[in-house]
Amino acid sequence: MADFLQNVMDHAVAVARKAGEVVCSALSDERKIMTKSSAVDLVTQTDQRVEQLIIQSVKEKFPSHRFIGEESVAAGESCILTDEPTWIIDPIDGTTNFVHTWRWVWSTAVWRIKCSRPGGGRERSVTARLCRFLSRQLLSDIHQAIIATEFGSNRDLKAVDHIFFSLRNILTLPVHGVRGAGTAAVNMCLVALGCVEAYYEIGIHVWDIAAGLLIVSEAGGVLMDVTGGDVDLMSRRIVAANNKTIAEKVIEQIDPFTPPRDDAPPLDK
Ligand code: LIP
Repeated sequence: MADFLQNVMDHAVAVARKAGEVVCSALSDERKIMTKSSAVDLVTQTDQRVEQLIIQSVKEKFPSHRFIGEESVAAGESCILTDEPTWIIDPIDGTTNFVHTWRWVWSTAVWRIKCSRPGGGRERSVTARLCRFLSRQLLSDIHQAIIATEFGSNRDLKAVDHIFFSLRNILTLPVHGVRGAGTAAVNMCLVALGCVEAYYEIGIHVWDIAAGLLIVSEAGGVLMDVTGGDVDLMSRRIVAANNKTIAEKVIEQIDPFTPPRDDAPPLDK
């Protein structure tokens, strides 16, 4: 099992590096920009190309594995997570940054496995080792914190009101600052690195956070739903924090809402 996981890990790292090269070299190309769920939910041919590159490469090496990919789901494929080994792929997390050549671009490929055992399951992460070695100074005073969040791509007035109300609550606590890298994956890495104390967002998708969940948890961080319960991968809501005290303070400020789930049947979305 250990050799197998190492093989998967090595392949994940190699294919993510290759994907990163393709994305970086496409930064100077002319981009054809398309939209998905809203006029500001952007996708380019590079997103689609990189996702196919990752899927093809993984299929050659691990033919039985499954995929949940951002652009494949946008093209109509299902977003159902089973117990089968599944790669959750966001080819470019931060597509808007990419379109505007704002260079916080993140290319992500994650493998996730559940090994069933009598009485329960076990999850192994294979991409999140990096942060184990980082030492962080933990801050538990919210008033000295920097909190990361995003506005997302939902321009529905009610959703925007919820987002602004939460932001107002956070700012007036007060906190030292609010930041956003433009990508959930990078925001979660910033939590793991201790550069920001917490990140929260409502409206992200499973492929935006899958890699970050592993990285934050292996760095010793805390992951919760915006109402304080466990994270539900498909619920499109996340709080990631350096520690529980900060997570709970952030959660107290959030005005929650419930976007359509990632695994909802197409008609409910
Ligand atoms: C992005 C997320 C970000 C969110 C954006 C978008 P994409 O992912 O990482 O947190 O605010 O609306 O969903 O679309 O660049 O992969």
